[in-house]
Amino acid sequence: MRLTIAIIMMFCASQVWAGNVVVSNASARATAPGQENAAIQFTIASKKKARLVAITSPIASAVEIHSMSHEDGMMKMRALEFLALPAGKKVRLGKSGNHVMLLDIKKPLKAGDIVPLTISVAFDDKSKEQIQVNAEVKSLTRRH
Ligand SMILES: [Cu+2]
Repeated sequence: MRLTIAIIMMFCASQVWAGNVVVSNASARATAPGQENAAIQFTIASKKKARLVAITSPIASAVEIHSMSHEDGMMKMRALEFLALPAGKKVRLGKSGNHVMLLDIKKPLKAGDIVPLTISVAFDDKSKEQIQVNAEVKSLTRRH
């Protein structure tokens, strides 16, 4: 079993190549006072078929991958154990559909803050790769 851990010194927050997996456009939303959870957005693509198995951040107690669906007119969120990454395809994690949430954040996120994330991906041959990403916090009102 091979464990590949790629630690990348970050000089560009928007895109990181680390072996087989690329993460781009990582951003977070600024939070309102008292808000305990924050949404994270990014695009991830793996050269090989893989699974996104874990995300951690030092600023949150937990980071979960959620799926969102409409059931009986209600919006339901469910935590996923993993997210399938098809070979060579970009998978967007955003506000709708599958998304990532920081749970129990230690302090409010302000525009311009950086949220460090460690994204763990497992391949079919059981090898793993970890990608370090800095998500930039965007203001609540600005859209792009
Ligand atoms: Cu959610």
